[in-house]
Amino acid sequence: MNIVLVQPRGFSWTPHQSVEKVACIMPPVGLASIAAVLRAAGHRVAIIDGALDSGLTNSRIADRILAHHPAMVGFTATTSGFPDAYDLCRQVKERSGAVTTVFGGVHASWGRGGVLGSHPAIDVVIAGEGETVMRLLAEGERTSDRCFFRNGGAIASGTRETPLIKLDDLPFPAYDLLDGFPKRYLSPLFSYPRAPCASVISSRGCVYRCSYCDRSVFGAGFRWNSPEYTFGQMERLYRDYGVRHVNFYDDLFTLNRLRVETLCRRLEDARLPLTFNCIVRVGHIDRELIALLKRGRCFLVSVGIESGDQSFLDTHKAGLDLVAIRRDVELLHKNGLWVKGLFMMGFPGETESSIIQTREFACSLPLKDANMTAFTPFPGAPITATIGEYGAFENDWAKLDCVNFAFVPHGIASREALEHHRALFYRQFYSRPFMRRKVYPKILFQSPHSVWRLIRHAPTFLGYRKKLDSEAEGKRNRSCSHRRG
Ligand code: B12
Repeated sequence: MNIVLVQPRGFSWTPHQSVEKVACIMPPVGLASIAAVLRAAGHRVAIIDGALDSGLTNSRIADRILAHHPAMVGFTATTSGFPDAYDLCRQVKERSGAVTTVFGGVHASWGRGGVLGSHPAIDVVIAGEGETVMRLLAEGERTSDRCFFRNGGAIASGTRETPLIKLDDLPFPAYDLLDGFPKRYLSPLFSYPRAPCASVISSRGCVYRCSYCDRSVFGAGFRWNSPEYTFGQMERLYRDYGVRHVNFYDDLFTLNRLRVETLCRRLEDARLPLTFNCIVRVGHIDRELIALLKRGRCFLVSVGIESGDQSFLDTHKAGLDLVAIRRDVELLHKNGLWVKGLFMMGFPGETESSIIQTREFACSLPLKDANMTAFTPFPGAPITATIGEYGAFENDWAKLDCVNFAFVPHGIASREALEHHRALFYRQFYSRPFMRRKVYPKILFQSPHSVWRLIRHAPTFLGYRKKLDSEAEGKRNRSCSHRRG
């Protein structure tokens, strides 16, 4: 059977769109994994990644999809990408009614059969991990209890529980089906020493329960690839594609310590000219493990810090405390790893003073980089059911992209106030003495490819900088005019 798997353009209504497209485009590893399984079962599979061609209209992308004469088209989508993915699906279905349209990914995993009721152009929804159920569907089987479809006027699902996959049984993701991989994909600036880069997911699931996290796909269990499997995948990425840097996007990369130790030893012994980044959780790191990560050529670790206000951590990310965060970040830094802090703004209960506390906390840590995202109540996140009690929530799926402040807590005057504070956060973070002394002088030598990208896309980055500056100034101007008034 001819099957096309599609990632939508990632269309975002925010004005940050242009910078996103030169700052970060990552391969859709989930689709590549499903493609590898379908191909191994004898199907002809193509992947169309709209994120690479976000300037195209959906009509043109539909042309591309239909040029493969598919019998089945599978769409992946996050919540913010869902409306655009559905628009594309509708166009495909209108032009070729015989195509079976299937939705999977995080938003469909949350909505399950309910998605079909309000979206007539979708024929099938597959919830959770997609490899086995999609293969069964391509073989004409709809027996899985994670497969939802229409039956006459009703919405039905299979009844058989589909066992979760042993991750080492999966073939390596079909990176070769991604157009222009790896060169057309772009890791975040200054987060890698050498290009090209690739993403690898070496575990699934998360044992923690943060209020804002959408775990609709893999749930609370934790499964992982063996170090041998992961090493094999990295070696293949280097030998077959010339990849020089790997981003591990596992939620809890270091949860299984033995696995990470073995992988790092293997990488050290093999001496591949390959570096990697990973995400670590505070409390799952120590001096010995850091030494191993370094020997395995780890370049940068990201740490979920979220807030500088302990009460928000207690409520939204239980088990994390500010003292432990400082201890782990300093330990990582002292032992020679770049550390990136991941923060969030706009928590229920947030006030200007808690925002300032977070900014000051971030600026006091030896972080090389930071990401400040908008607190976003996704449909599949625990906090969403009661979010209305804490502030104003604009529940428009397209806007739930962690850039837009869809939720404005009671203690904050407006969305613009949050934008202003985000811009101030970035301005102060990147102009602190630590950056000038320890980071900027090294960047040219440590990330030459990023410097080249920065120069090449200078007008776009400068435009974005200007936007942030005007947001940072915005509030000051407004308060001046109040004073004048
Ligand atoms: C890596 C990553 C990214 C990368 C790459 C994304 C990409 N192109 O795949 C980057 C940094 C670009 C990114 C961007 C964003 N991300 Co992101 N990202 C992730 C992360 C950490 C891993 C994704 C992954 O590869 N997982 C591993 C693969 C194997 O799993 P998978 O993709 O879910 O696919 C499996 C199933 O979902 C299913 N499936 C998926 N698609 C399909 C399609 C069909 C037809 C079928 C049958 C099955 C199926 O089968 C797959 C294999 O089992 C997840 C968190 C997580 N742990 O999953 C967040 C996550 C997906 N991201 C999230 C968000 C919010 C975003 C952004 C909006 C944030 C932002 N402003 O940057 C954007 C939106 C991008 C977009 N295209 O819409 C949220 C989504 C929540 C939601 N409800 O929308 C998540 C869940 C994080 C979280 N817990 O909150 N992201």
